[in-house]
Amino acid sequence: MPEAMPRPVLTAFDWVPDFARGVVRDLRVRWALEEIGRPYATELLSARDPRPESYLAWQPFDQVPAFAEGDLKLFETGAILLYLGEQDERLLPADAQARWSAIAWLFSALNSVEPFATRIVVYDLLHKDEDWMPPAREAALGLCRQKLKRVSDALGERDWLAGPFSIADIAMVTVLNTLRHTRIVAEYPKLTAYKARGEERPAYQRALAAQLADFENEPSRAA
Ligand SMILES: N[C@@H](CCC(=O)N[C@@H](CS)C(=O)NCC(=O)O)C(=O)O
Repeated sequence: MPEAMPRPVLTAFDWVPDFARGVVRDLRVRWALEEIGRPYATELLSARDPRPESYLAWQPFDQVPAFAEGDLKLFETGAILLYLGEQDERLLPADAQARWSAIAWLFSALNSVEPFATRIVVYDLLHKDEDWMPPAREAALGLCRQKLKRVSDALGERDWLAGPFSIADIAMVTVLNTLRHTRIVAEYPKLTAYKARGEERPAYQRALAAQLADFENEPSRAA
């Protein structure tokens, strides 16, 4: 990394309830930064109070994370991961096939798998007492299983989706982890092992510890 590169800043929450700890999406960006040994700063926002109106110019959906490096600002974890991948082959391989496979799998994680996992999460955590929920969840579960089976079959005996470890794995492992309150991923032994492989990486462990540490002080409650 060139000396002159500014320290990246990412937004995160200063507190979230237990069910969200370890799955807030800034974890993906922290993990990527840890993989390449890049120090960063966090700008902590309240999850419970309205974010400042001005934040929408940085993250138009009023969500975390948003990312800045010097004057460059961006949002969406997929875009942030790609941006970091462009800077370091440890995140995005140079070989054309591996590189484009990683990009394809990054999109798959966020576009073909995450929406189906998120439906289950939303039903379980936000609508668990609604009468309509059980049949809706059952239908969503079928679709989610289909997607996980496809990922498991495509992964096969490989350690990582695109060959070498990449941003695709950061996205996919963190998407799979959103289902941690269920036994759905456990139905797919290859995915279970894959997820464990990702989460055993020291960079993941450091990223997780940093996210959890940021919940301890909750400055937005201090005033
Ligand atoms: N597609 C976005 C999703 C970001 C997102 O859902 N962020 C959540 C935290 S994990 C959030 O800020 N939720 C608060 C809200 O939506 O008000 C990304 O990948 O960056």
